[in-house]
Amino acid sequence: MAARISREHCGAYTVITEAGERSAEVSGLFRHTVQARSDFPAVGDWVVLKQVPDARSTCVIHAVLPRLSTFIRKGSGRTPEEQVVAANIDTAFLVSGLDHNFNPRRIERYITLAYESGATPVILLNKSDCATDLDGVLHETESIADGIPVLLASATQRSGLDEVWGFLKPGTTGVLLGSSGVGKSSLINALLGTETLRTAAVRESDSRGRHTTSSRHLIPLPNGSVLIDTPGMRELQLMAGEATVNRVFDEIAEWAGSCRFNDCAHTGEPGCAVQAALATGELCRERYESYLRQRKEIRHHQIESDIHMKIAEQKRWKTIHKSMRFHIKYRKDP
Ligand SMILES: Nc1nc2c(ncn2[C@@H]2O[C@H](COP(=O)(O)OP(=O)(O)OP(=O)(O)O)[C@@H](O)[C@H]2O)c(=O)[nH]1
Ligand SMILES: [Mg+2]
Ligand SMILES: [Zn+2]
Repeated sequence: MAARISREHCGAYTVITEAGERSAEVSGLFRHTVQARSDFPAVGDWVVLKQVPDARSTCVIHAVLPRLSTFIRKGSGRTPEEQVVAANIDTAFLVSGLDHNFNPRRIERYITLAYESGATPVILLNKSDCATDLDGVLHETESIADGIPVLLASATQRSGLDEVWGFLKPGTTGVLLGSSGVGKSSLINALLGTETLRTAAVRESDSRGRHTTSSRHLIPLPNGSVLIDTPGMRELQLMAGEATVNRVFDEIAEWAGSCRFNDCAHTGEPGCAVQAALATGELCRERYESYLRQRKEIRHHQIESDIHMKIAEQKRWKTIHKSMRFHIKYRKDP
């Protein structure tokens, strides 16, 4: 039967089936045939599993259906292995809090991730009750939003929720992304009208959250849509292509098209149109630096993953050669 992954914890899954929630794990064959960590089921995935006689036993997952969109980030630790944050997402709500959390540069990073995923981004500014200059932040956000809708809400005051519902049509899937403490779980509680999810107060001094939500969780909403709550990401490393970064900073990419040199790095070359825009004030320095940083970062990851691929390839050949030598030896000398 078909089911959807609602939770994942160290290889143990909770799935939603037509008959209700079940626990599940992947089959032995599945475990041995998948290539990468990102091939394993992730929250939001549709899977095929074998029905079990009673609700208490664990179902076995045999296949993951092709993903329509994938939210990927670089795994934590040293290996650049991809981690699937959520799959089959229609709308990605990029949540910021309008307390001390607001940071346009971070929003730009989330936009890059969202564009890369294939989901439609919506910027959601929560804690509107805390903002001192609402028009100012709205204006600043819209200036970097590239036409992405910007919503204002307050989970605690339950305001702005109708606009959020507008992006949660029945049958669609949304995900809430943003740093810890911005109010992701509070927003879901507000939409549900219950205190289902645990929330916790942020640190007074800098509005940092306490990483209250510890795992991703898919929650069915009463109107027939589903929303995925995620833990606040500690580090947001970009896994994206250059084309995506150029899309996020499209006005810069356009200027770059008229630089004198094709391979202009926009850091002081003669005839650089990006530097010219910086000089006239058409391009603000923070955004320019954010652009350079993102480009540098994705290039770094590309090089890193190329190296890892090379090492994996070398290892593979080493094993092949070893087994060939073994084979030859025993054929000659049975
Ligand atoms: N003033 C105000 N506080 C809010 C609002 N929304 C959430 N909060 C508070 O912000 C704190 C953090 O909220 P959470 O919902 O736990 O934040 P989160 O994004 O889920 O955080 P993690 O689970 O750690 O990633 C809680 O104390 C909430 O009550 C809001 O609209 N206005
Ligand atoms: Mg939370
Ligand atoms: Zn240039």
